Amino acid sequence: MKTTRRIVAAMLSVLMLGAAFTGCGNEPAAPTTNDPSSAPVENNPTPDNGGDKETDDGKLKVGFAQIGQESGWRDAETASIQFYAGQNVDTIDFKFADAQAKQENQIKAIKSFIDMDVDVIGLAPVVETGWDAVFTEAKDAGIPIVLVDRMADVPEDLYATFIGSDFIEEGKNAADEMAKLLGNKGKIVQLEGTVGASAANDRKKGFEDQMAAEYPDIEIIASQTGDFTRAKGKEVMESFLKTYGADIKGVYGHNDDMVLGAIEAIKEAGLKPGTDVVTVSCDGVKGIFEAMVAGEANVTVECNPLLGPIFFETCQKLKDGEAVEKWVKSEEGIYRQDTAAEDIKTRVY
Ligand code: GZL
Repeated sequence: MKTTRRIVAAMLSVLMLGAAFTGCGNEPAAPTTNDPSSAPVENNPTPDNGGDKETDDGKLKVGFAQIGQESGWRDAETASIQFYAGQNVDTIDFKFADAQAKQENQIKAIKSFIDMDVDVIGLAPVVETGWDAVFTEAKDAGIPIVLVDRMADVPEDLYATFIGSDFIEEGKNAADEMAKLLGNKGKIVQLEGTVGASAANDRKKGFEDQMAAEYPDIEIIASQTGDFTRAKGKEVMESFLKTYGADIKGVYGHNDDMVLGAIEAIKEAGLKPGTDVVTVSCDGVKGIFEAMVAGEANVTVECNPLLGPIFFETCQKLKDGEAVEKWVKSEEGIYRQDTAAEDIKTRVY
């Protein structure tokens, strides 16, 4: 009875879910591009067995609620996760939901994964708040939650671990790099990430705290969200340039994609990106390396999106009842224009 009820509930919730559900099954195409379509997915909107774990085939059952496709970084992360699942279809039963950047879709997906009785739920929380209720449902169902690449503002007992970067450290490093480029003085603008996202909140905090503490002659004259997208980053930079023009000596973007948009705006305003207006951003995607090679960008603070292997290894540990660290921290570097022509040869996202 319980199994049937769960299958029906899972089917209903999947039908209601606005997000796209996919499962892995095809032979994997190696993720050589940021395009998630290169990843091995097939449309498999219903669970192949929504039954209890006791009746399942012993596979690791994982549901992942992804944010969407707002940036090249996000696409690289999706490709890494889907590629790993596609390489391990014999041992992993994987359900993927693309929430189209809406928290309510992520919440619906989590509820569906609970109804499917998965072993572990993975989530990249689009924003930090609003998760307590659905995380409590997962906890009550005995299903651990793994936070990937963004934090959620919940009590520690509501998630198993966070796999991701130290965004405050990234912001601090970005401030030090900006100061080096400016000779410790000048007016700059800031392109912020998605409002409420932990990556945006902490990259802002790390950057601004370091600026206030160490670089009093650098002034942030404007700061606005570009929602982590290239298009919005360009639009916001256009408005900054209309207001402040050549007074702007530097732009700090919470991700590379927004700065790539800003570079277009800087050129259209008749200024030289990388010299008239220096750039510092986070992620380390291929496009920013190309811009640095072209002399149009200056620094990127790497943020590793290739989290597929560590994500599934962590899920397996949780299924096997093994202890996991509360924060599985990504190791990452800082890349500058002067070595970009060499560095780009070994970049994989
Ligand atoms: C960082 C991640 C951020 C990236 C952006 O872990 O959450 O979201 O920096 C992406 O490119 O949109």
